[in-house]
Amino acid sequence: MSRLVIVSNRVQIPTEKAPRAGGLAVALGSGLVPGTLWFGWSGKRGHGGRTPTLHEAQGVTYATIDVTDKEYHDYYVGFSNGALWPLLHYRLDFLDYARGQYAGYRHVNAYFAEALQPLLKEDDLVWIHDYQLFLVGEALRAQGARQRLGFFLHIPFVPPEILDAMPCGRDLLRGLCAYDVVGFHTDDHRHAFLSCVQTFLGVSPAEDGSFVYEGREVRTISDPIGIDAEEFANIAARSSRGAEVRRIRESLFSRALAIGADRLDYSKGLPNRFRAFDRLLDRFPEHRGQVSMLQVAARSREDVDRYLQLRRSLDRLVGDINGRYSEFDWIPIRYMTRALTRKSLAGFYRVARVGLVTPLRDGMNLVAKEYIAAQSSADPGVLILSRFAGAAEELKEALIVNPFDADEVAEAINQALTMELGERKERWQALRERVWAGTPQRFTETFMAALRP
Ligand code: GDG
Repeated sequence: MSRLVIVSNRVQIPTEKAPRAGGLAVALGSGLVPGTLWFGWSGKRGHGGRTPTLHEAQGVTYATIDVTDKEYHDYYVGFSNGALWPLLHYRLDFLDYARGQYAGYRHVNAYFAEALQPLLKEDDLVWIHDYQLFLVGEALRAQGARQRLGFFLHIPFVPPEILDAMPCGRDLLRGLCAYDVVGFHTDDHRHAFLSCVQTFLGVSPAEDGSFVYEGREVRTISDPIGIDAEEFANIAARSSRGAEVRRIRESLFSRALAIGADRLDYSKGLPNRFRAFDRLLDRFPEHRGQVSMLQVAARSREDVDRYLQLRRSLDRLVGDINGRYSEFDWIPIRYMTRALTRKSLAGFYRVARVGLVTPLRDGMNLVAKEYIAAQSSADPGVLILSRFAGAAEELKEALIVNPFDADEVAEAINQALTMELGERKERWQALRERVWAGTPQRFTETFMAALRP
């Protein structure tokens, strides 16, 4: 059987002290079979490590390389997170493109390919992940690689009118055509990509989403990522008997809790969410003093200016709302910019009557699935989900909202807070089935089935 080779920007080697954390690592990690090679950046910056350092853990080989400070600033901070991330989340107003940084991105993608090439065997299946590495496939082909190469995008893809704003948009599209299979979370993202190759590269995709570009066949698939729901449900159930959940319950004095957990990122729609909560308290005063919102917003990418600016404006916004509504024994928004442990987070989801997942755009959004997995069957909470999260394509029984409409989100929170147990159970049962079906193993197996010759 062919060996699977995973390539991702960051590689986290699992140790007992530091178990895997983060969407991609958790999802891919639980689908790993012994014999797999996982290649990528060590997370270290320096001049060493130009040839891969190898580690073995649980039968999986991890190969990591370092990047220099300049490379990090050009390809990661600059082009990936300052230009590609806003572009692919429809934020042209935040698009910060610099030719030099794009050159750095091309250079690091080629460096990944050069360092990986000597480790490859002839019949490997190579699976490259996410927007930091669009061009690794093209660079491998340029070095003569003949293996099957697949690519999966964890964030949205955009229609031609948006991609057109990116000066190197056509270049990136041509790069993606070096893969045999290109995968997306949803049909929406896949269709946007097909529409771009049609508009900018003049190809005509077949009914099944495959097309031929410069003599090579490219297949496209939708393959929604999932979570290990059973494991997460167990963590939540255990956590709900622990000290931290007891503390949060005591602090609520039987009031309802609404929860949000996101990286502190402008794509997650946090200002809109806070304004919607403000609107709830304004339009439905019966909830004042009766519900608190807990927003966990783990700080992220702080070497990109936009993220610092967002943090400052959220500090002000939360202060403003809390200042207006707080009583001496109740505050509307509990806001923390530190990460919780996975165990506490799972337990808090279970306590929360409402899960607020309202990104302005999101590839999938695993928090939506985790919130459903964490609920108790006897008294499940209600998920409020943005129609612009990839997860909305599957989780149709959530209260689906447009996050740009504060009134609509406020009405959904009111609906969730007043929903009868019968309806809550019905919605949750339907969502539970969908979340339990989408395991990480299914995600990996679906992609591999498409990639195998
Ligand atoms: C990208 C795409 C796509 C959050 N706060 C804490 C914490 N988290 C965990 C959540 C969840 C993960 O981080 C976030 O995953 P998401 O999917 O919501 O979002 P991104 O990080 O933007 O991931 C996204 C994903 O890739 C996978 O393809 O779904 O659309 O943007 O697991 O639980 N974990 C802990 N403490 C926190 O405070 N421990």
